[in-house]
Amino acid sequence: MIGMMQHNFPKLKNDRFLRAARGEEVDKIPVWIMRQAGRYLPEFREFRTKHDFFSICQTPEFACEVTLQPIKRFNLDASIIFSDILVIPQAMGLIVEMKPGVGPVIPQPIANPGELSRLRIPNIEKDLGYVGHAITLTRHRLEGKVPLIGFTGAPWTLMGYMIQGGGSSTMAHARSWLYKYPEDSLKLLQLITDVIVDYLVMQVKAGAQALQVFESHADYLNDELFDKYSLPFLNQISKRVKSKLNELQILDVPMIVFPKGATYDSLELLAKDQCYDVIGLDWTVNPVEARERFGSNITIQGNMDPCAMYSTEKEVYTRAREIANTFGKSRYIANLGHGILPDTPLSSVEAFIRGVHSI
Ligand code: 1CP
Repeated sequence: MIGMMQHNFPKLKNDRFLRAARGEEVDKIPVWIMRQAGRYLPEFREFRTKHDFFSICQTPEFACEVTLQPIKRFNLDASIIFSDILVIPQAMGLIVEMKPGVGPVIPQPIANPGELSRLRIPNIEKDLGYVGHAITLTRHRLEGKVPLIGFTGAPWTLMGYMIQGGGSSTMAHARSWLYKYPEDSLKLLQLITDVIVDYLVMQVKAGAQALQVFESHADYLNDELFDKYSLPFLNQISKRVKSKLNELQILDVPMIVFPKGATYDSLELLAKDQCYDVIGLDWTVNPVEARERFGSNITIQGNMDPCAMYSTEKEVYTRAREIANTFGKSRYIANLGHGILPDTPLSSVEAFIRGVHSI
């Protein structure tokens, strides 16, 4: 098998996360936190005063340093490369700005189907190669401490930003495209999917040991829209990435899907299709029902409410234990139900991890 060997990466010492993702036995429940490299960390805030958001993403030394920050501080079982889902729209030719306190903004979004011609198909190595370089560097600097996760935004979530121009409480503009321009919507989703497939393969070649697909905007879709505009593309991504890696004779890696806010029926369909090794759940999903409905052939990841991190340290510890206990030690990866919030106390992070590991 090529790929991993070529880089001569340090030997992995803690494989709990990868074992749980593949459904193998673990000594302790693995835990990591979405957005674990971020503004709740004083060292990240300090770094951000010196560097612009996208310069950090585009400079492998910087992205690597920030990725390692939470690993140095906490007893986490996985790392995730520092980047953003919006690097794809950027590589496709759109301007993306990171507005402090607001988030990403696309000042000139795609206004109508006629403007789809503004998008270009990126050259992955040339336009997004910096993410690969950051991954390779980080794999070396991690010294095998924990595995490194690569990631992407899912097609519908990225389409949302590309049309809406930024975050939104309704995604009404992007969602109305699905009714007004169904064919163009499918065309755009397919275009984004093709880019994502090559982008993820590149990340694995560079050293990513697992991949997470963030469908953070699933909450805007009902079952009918999810079936047509999200599910087929999510499944296509996993199948094509795995088969391309196979063709290249590179060992495939566990694939995680995080469809935030998807309905139980949508989640069930995704779990039953078995294209993903792991399904990430947001905090509204009941652990007992999740196990019943999604079966035992998929690993579950999640799902403590990020706001529960604001209770006392003792309560965070107890709640983490309870959630971990309910999901159980088999086929489970502990995480929050969405990204950690910027002013989360560091003591809560420590208590959450300790609670999970106490099972
Ligand atoms: O530690 C890590 O998790 C790695 C870094 C990471 C990841 C995985 C960042 C850095 N962003 C992401 C993914 C991402 N980005 C998602 C999917 C996860 C999720 O649902 O939260 C989404 C939707 C984005 C888009 C985005 N980028 C938002 C949300 C805006 C909205 O309202 O829709 C925001 C606020 C950002 C900025 C951002 N990305 C990452 C960080 C640390 C930040 C904060 C900005 C800063 O430091 O100035």
